[in-house]
Amino acid sequence: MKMQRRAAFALALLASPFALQAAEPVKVGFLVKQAEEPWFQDEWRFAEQAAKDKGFTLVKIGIPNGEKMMAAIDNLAAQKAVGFVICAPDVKLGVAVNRAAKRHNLKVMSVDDQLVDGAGKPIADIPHMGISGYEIGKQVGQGLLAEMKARGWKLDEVGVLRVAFDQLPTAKNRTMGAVDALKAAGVPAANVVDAPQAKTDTESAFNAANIAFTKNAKFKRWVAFGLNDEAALGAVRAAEGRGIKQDAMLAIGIGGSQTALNEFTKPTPTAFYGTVLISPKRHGYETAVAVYEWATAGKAPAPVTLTAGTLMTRQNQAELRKQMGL
Ligand code: FCA
Repeated sequence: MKMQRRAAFALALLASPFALQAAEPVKVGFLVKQAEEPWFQDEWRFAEQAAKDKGFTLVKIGIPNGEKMMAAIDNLAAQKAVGFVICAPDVKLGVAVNRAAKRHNLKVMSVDDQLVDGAGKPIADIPHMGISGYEIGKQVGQGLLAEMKARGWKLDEVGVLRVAFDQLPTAKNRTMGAVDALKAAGVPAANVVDAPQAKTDTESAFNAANIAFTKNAKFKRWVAFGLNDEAALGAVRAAEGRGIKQDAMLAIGIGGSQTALNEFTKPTPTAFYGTVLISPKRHGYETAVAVYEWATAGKAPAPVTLTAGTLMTRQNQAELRKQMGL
């Protein structure tokens, strides 16, 4: 009798609309501009971890352009997602993102690239987690200076290649941080060569660096950097193609994902000397949780969170990545 009553109760629960509602998982979107880039793959991986830990479903969508981005937001709304994390293909799409999110009643938070309005000002009501670009850029510059000193290079003889993507504020901050650190130590401003890249991938950096090297053949030694590991690597590959090898070239990236690790595990060191390791774990995990908790528990994320980095080379890579839980 007791058993029968219990079974009947369970059946009634299953049939009730509440039981059905509770069974439907909460969905959170995670939209990234360059899904093929190892950094974003890592971010997604840690966001997946967050979804598993907290019990929500992560919807990952690559958004290489504005059209795909708008379609992805509509798609999330159709799937009844509660919100999304976004690294947009162009930060100037900020107003459009904000409008679409509000129209669909979706919570939105940006990661890596802070969204701006028509006047280029950060959109205050979209919470953001990014890296402290200028500081991390300074670390790049200081890392280059230390290695130049170790090699006995004269600061005024070295060409400084800044692979630039100045339309993205965090990219400009990062590379200008490096330039300022180098200048503060005595590198002449005239030695800084800008190589503007069309996109933030290795191929675009390679093309930009090639042009810059051709125009500035007077420098026999170079240091190079850009907004990420792909930018630094493009410069290294372009230099190699012109016979400027590891003994005359030094590059430090930003990131520390697979792009950098591939270089570090090559048997012979390349000119890709190091990277400033940043945390895809924090960026992926914490933003996904923040949007989930904002939508389900009304807990709004901090308006802006900026994360730090640490210089990583062949020597300390294993230890450092372990320390950061990577
Ligand atoms: C930007 C860059 C990425 C990565 C991220 C933290 O989005 O394009 O490569 O560096 O910031």
